[in-house]
Amino acid sequence: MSNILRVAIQKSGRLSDDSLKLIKECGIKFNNGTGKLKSVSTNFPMEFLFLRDDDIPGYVADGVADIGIVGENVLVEKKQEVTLEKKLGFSKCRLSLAVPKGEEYKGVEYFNGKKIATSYPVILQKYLDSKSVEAEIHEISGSVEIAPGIGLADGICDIVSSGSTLFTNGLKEVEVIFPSEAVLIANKDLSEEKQRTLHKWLFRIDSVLEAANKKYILLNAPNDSIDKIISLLPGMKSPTILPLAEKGWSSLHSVINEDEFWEVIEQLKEVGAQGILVVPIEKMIR
Ligand code: PRT
Ligand code: ZN
Repeated sequence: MSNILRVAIQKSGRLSDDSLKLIKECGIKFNNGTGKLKSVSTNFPMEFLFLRDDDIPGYVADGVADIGIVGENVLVEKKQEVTLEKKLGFSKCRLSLAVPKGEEYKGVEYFNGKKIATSYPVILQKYLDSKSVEAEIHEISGSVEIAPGIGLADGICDIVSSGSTLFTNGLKEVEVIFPSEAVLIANKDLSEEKQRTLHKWLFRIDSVLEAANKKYILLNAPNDSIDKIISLLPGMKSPTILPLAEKGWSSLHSVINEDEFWEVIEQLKEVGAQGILVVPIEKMIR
């Protein structure tokens, strides 16, 4: 048996670009010729299979691939026995119920006795059961959003991202039933050798994901406001402080959360920080 870890990724679609980007950011090189079905890494014991996303959970469960990247919505819908190793933070979306705009909607009981079109019958049925709602599920494989308009169903259950598809089809989102993002899944019986390779990759993924949400910040400040600034910028351990040529001033280096950035900047200016530089971090190892 080969010790090369086989990774299933989507051939072309909403997961492909970000899956390839993550692999690249982890320093794993391979030749991604268009139209290829398979590719071997030149610097990591890994090879890639390019597949339709719907087939990925099954192939990983059967051991055709060792691991794979797929939307959590597809993973749960396919009911395959695999391990969810990591949520990857991209291709975020939600599976939602929607009804025609003009309908009066007061709660999920609305769907009692109604017909719902969806490509996700498993997740939808589980949700309806949990709410004790009895509805008829009409499974269709695509263009779910047109079903109410052509009289095929009363409502739909479909993936929503910006909401513009619902809007242009005269529908409104009434319940979010399953938030989803890309996940890394693995076969349940990986050899020890393959598990070691997987863990090496997971370590790299962690440093990439950690860095994505952080920024490196550099600023100049009068020495007497340094304590205040440190309390605003706890950083990884504590900020680096270097004296400036100008007497009474220092340069501070630290790390901040992307989400807290604007709020912190305001406060830093208030306590006298100047020349604030914020730069992206490529990798971060704690
Ligand atoms: O060909 P293959 O079978 O491999 O791909 P696919 O066409 O089945 O899947 P693809 O590439 O469309 O989506 C892959 C995964 O991306 C999905 O399983 C989700 O986990 C995730 N994802 C993220 C989305 C969306 N965002 C999304 N917006 N999947 C689908 N959509 C569709 C949705 O079905 C609806 O038609 O986009 C429309 C809604 O988008 P908004 O922005 O108008 O709300
Ligand atoms: Zn698909």
